[in-house]
Amino acid sequence: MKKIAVIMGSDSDLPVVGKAIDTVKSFGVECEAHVFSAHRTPAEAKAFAESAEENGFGVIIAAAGMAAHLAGAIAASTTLPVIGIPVRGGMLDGLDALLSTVQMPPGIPVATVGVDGAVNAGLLAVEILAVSEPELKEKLKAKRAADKAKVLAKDAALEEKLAAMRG
Ligand code: RP5
Repeated sequence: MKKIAVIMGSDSDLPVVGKAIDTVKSFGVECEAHVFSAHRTPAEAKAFAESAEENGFGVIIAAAGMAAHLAGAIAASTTLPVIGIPVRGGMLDGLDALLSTVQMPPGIPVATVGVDGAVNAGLLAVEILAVSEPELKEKLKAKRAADKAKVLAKDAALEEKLAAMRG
């Protein structure tokens, strides 16, 4: 099975990005994480992206804050799908990262999740691999069924609580 790469612009992004890594690993998918910056280590970021496909990766997740050009820069050097995570922080509290990541000009797409949306980035990466991995597809369906059961249980508990309040 192909691997998923998780690239972050700084180790200060790890508290957010760790949730993407955990999500990917919870599906039994191999995940490799690196710190590469589009402006501090542009050559390393480019080299990773250029060799990612031949190194066995199927999707790249790229997370950065502030003027976040990492996901776009990675996407420019590969045709693998790239998922961007805008990371909260700085004076604009993530709005700058959101716009920098999501507003890619036509030609180089970045599938952008919400600010700090690391869990969804992990899930989307697994969903992309699951297109050609039936076993992963089943795991995704099982997770959704478990999530649904949790919400229904909460609904039933709320109903009981309200009934008790009504006496
Ligand atoms: C971005 O600048 C990083 O992705 C991080 O979110 C932000 C701050 O980086 P540090 O100053 O904490 O290294 O490049």
